[in-house]
Amino acid sequence: MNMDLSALPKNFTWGAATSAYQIEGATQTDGRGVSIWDTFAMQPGKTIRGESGAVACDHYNRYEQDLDMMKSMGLQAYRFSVAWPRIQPSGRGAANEKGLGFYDKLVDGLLERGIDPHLTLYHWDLPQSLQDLGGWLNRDTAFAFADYAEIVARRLGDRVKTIATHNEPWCTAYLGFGNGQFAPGLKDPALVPQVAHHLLLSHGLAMSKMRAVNSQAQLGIVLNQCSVYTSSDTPENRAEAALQWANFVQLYMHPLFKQAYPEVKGFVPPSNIEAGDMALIGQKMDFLGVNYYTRIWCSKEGVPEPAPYGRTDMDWIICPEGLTKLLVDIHKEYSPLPPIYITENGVAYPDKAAGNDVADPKRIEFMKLHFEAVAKAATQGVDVRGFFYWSLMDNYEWNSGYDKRFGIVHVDYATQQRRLKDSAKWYRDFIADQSQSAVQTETADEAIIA
Ligand code: IFM
Repeated sequence: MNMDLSALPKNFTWGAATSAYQIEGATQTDGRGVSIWDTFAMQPGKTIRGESGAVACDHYNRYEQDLDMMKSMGLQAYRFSVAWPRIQPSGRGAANEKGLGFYDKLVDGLLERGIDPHLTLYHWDLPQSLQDLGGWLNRDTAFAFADYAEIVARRLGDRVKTIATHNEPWCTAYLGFGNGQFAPGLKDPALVPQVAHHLLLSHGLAMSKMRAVNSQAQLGIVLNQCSVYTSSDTPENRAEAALQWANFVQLYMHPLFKQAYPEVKGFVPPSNIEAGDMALIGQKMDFLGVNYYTRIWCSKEGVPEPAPYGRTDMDWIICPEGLTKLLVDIHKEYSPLPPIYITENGVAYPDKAAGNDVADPKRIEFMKLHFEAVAKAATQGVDVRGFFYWSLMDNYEWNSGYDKRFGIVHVDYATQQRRLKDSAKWYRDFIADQSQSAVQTETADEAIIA
C-alpha cells in the first residue's frame, strides 16, 4: 500500500510509547511503594492466570539496552510514564531520590541518543496508601497528585519535551470504578462521574503547579477517544450515539475545553463540583494527546458491526477511517484545540518468533492505514504533530496479562530477549525515509529563500 502523508507537517515526530507498570518490573526495588495494580493483580480472578507487572519486561534493570534498541530503530521520540509509587512510596511527602534518579537516567539516556522524551505522570499505578483513603473517589487525592506533579516537573521539566498529567482518565474512572475490570476493581457505574471530576481536577491543579515551576516542557493530557458510528440515521440511534459520545469523549473534552459538563439526555454529571473547579480544569494546555484504537457502533436495530479490516487479538474492530473522523469531529466541536499528538495507536496480534525473526505483516498494514488516516485529518485542518506507536515492546496488558502482544519488538518473557519484529524494521526504514525527505524539503526551502 502506498501512503499519501504529504499533508503532515515536515517536522512531524515519529515515536513509540510504553508505561511504567507495563514494562518496568522491579516493583520492590529502590524504595518503590505498593501500587493499586500490585494489590489488584494479587486478588484471585482479577487478571489472566493472576499475572502481574512484578517482572514485566524488567525494563528497570535493562533500560540501557532498551535505549540502545530505540536508537537502533531511529525513534525520534519516546513516550513513557513515571510510577508515582517510585517517587512518593505512600503518595505523599518527600521524594524518594532513588526513584527520581531512575527517570533522570532514563531522560538523559534518551537525550544522549537524540530521542525526545515525552513523560506521562499517571498511567494507572496509584500508590496503594492513597487508595486506602478512597483513591480517586476522595477529593484529597487530586491535591496529592498536584504535589507529585510538581516534584517531577521540578526535576525533569528542564529536559522532557512534554508532560501529560493523565493517561486515559476514562479507563481509570470507568474500568476502575464502573465495571471493575481494572484496579481498584470497584463495580458501581454511579461512581464514574465523580471519579472523572476528581481526575480532571487533579489535572487542573497539577497544571497550575507545573506552570509555576516554569519548566520548559509543554503541558497537556492524554485521552482515549473513539469515533461513534450508527447503522442508520434513526432518532433512537442518534440519541444512543449522542450518549456514547458524551460518556466517552465529552465527559472529558467539555470541562477541558468549554469549562462545563455536557448536557445530553441520559448523561449524568458529577454531583460535587466546587467553586473554581471548572476554571482550574479548563486552563490552557500546550497539547492534547489522543489515543485511538477502535470505534463505537450504535445500532438499536441490532445491525452487526461491519469489520472490513478484521479484528485485533483484543477483539477490537480495526477502523482506520474512524481515526480521521474522530480527529475531524473534535476539531470541529472544540476548535481552537492545541496541537494534537497521537499518543497511542497500535494493534495486538499473537506474534511468534521463528529464530530471530518475527513476521507481523498485518501490523505493518495496520500502521500504514492509521498513518494515512492521520494525514487525511491533516488535510481537513487538524493540527497533528506526532504519532507514537503503542507499544515499543510487548508488555503487561493489564487484566489480559502477557497474552496480548502490542509491541513492534517481541519480548520472550522467559529469557527477556528482545527481537525486532518485521514491523520494527519497517518502522525504522520508514522513519529514516521521513527524516531524509524532511531534510531535503528544508534544503529546497533554504535554496528558494537564498
Ligand atoms: O496497554 C494499553 C495502555 O496501557 C493504555 N492504552 C491502551 C493500551 C492497549 O490496551
